[in-house]
Amino acid sequence: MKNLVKAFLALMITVGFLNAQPIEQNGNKNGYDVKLTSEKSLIVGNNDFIIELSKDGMAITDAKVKLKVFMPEMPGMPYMEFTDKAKLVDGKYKLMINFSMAGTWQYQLKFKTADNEVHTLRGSVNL
Ligand SMILES: [Cu+2]
Repeated sequence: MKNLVKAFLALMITVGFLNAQPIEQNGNKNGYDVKLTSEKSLIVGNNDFIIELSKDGMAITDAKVKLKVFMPEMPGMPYMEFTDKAKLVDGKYKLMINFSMAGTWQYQLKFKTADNEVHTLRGSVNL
């Protein structure tokens, strides 16, 4: 029985490893193209994200970008959220998100452009 449990755990770890890929999501809001990628596969804990903004093929590097992730309240589990503001590094926006548990997380990606307009893109990720 113990061996069976060990074999099952090994299988689960292998499947998890094979599924482990960085995420990439593309969206468009008000004419802005938004690309959200993770540096690695998503994990419970800290995750580095890269956000690229462009309009008509031109990179937008003067926006203020932030990402909020949240999970609704569920039985036995409170509402959870985490927000970070991006820093511009080599023309791309970088930020770190801490996921406190596995599951589906909704996100709101907000970016304020030079014209003071705030744009919000919504989506979700799984881990
Ligand atoms: Cu949860």
